Amino acid sequence: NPCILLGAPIDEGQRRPGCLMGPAAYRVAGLAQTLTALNHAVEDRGDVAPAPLVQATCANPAVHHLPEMLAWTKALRDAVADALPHGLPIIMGGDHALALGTMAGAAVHAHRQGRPLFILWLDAHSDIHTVETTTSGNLHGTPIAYALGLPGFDPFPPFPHPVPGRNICMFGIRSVDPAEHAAMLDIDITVNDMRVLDEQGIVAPLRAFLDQVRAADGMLHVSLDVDFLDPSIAPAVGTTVPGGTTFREAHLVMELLHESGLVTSLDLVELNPFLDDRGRTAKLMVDLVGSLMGRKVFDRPTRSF
Ligand code: DIR
Ligand code: MN
Ligand code: MN
Ligand code: MN
Repeated sequence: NPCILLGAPIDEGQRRPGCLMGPAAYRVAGLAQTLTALNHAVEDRGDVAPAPLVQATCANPAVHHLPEMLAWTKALRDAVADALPHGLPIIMGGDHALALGTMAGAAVHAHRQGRPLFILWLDAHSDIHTVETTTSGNLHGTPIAYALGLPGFDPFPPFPHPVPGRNICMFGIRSVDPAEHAAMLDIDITVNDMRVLDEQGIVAPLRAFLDQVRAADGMLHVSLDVDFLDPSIAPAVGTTVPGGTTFREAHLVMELLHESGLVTSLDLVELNPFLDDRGRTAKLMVDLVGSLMGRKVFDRPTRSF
């Protein structure tokens, strides 16, 4: 099953320019070579082009770049739905607004397969605002609410085959806005915030979720935001939040995901190479993909589930 690289040079989902250089940074940091060295076939389909812009407005005056986001959402939905029958799409962002489109594409494909879609959200932020509730107006804070099919997404097309809250699991959360907090109390969604990880570690909560995906024969979309990681090891992101996951915690997540064999698509988001320190964040993200795709310290037999 080849890895299909898709560049999504999008930075209109927030206000700090630079994420559009993300796909180039992943290529320079050797993402394709890392995958090839792990014996994966790699197909780099280049950067996705946004659909033509159409005028669009919404009731919330804070929201910016709405036509651009609609154009990206459409193009990425189609690019991911088209790639999934051929391999494992790895979307090189670009800010997290790209997940509006990539999750829609994954949902289209899962529905065609007659399988449920599950989402693992690795992020400091819960990104569960709607177009109506966002106060920053930054649409990178909205993809989870879109995937849930929540109201308040005018003028976006309805999310194809919404994902139920019980199929969504968040890890690393430590920044939640009031409207997001209220929304999550109403929804059956698993929020493994940093407090949960402090108490229980990575393994138990992640295995519980992966067992659920396996039992349902689900497809699993993983969305990895750079700010999931602690800013001390991953400075190249516009929205750093202290108290993030360590180097080993993040690699352990990826190693468990590899062992599960369940991941069907992957977003790499929010890398802002302009803020990086000699490429160290880009390299760390590439190494995390390496762990997800099978690199290990010692090749012991995998756990039988
Ligand atoms: C914040 C930031 N909750 C917002 N979201 C970020 O603007 O709605 N997500 N940075 O990764
Ligand atoms: Mn095709
Ligand atoms: Mn995010
Ligand atoms: Mn974030």
